[in-house]
Amino acid sequence: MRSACVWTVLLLACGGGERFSEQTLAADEIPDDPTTWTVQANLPTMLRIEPGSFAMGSADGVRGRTVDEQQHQVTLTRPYLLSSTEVSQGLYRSVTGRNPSLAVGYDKKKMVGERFPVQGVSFVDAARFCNQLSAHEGLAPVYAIQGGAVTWQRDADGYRLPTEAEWEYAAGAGQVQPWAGAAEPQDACAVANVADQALGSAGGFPCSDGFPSKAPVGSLQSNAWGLFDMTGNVWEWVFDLHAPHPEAPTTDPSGAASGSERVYKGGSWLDGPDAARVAARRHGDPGELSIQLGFRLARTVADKPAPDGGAAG
Ligand SMILES: [Ca+2]
Repeated sequence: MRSACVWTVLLLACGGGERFSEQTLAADEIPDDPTTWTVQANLPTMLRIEPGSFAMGSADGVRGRTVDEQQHQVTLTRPYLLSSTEVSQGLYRSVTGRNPSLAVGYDKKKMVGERFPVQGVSFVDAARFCNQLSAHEGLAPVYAIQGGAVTWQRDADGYRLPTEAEWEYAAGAGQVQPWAGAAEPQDACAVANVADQALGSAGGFPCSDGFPSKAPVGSLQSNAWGLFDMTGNVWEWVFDLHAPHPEAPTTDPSGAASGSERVYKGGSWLDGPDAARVAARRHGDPGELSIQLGFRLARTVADKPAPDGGAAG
């Protein structure tokens, strides 16, 4: 499995436009593919998020704002579950038998490990994984998948991707601030693995989170609702087909009725302040693979909202 070759990849940050230096790693430094990672050891905590309303998108004049971020009022009427962390390589491999992070990466020694977020998964891979995990846990699979077409079967109780609104509402955690758990750029490194002084990134965050590349999931502080890495570490696929946000208030949105590209959120360890904003949006083909792109899990909750509503539990 090992050879004397050297991996060399030139990286371009996604969305932020920053250009990063060439990295090299001898192949014999790549860690062995483990065989002992288990579902049980890697299942994340599923946090219950109560319904509520929030201003989705960003206002005119916000630095880094893109034209599809029109701010508008969104109401979520139903509680849902959201995983406290991104899906780890340990969980992905224990369910599917493979770790795609081994195939996509510029510095495998720093990016491969049981607790690191999985990367190199397409939107379709993520949907298929949700169904496989549902089957493993005795839950009804949520997605009907035919080629690149993924349909949400809404009465199913299994694992799924969050909608963009569910993701953004939970990332904000009831606070109006640019990043998940941080209002100022110098404070972001406590809660987010982003492009920063640890990476040596000019134009990144003016602080150090201690991680020049990916971090094991949940390494930093959570946001106010107990969610880790909503900003930074890896971008996260959500369910929505991409279209510009509407201006009018919406209820329980789940993306455009038609289109071809799916949204991803949150920024990665290669993204500076603009791209890592909670309201920032990126989108790509459902087959897109990236060293910066993973996902987290959601589930639909069948019961009614808690009496006091509006907070996570
Ligand atoms: Ca970092």
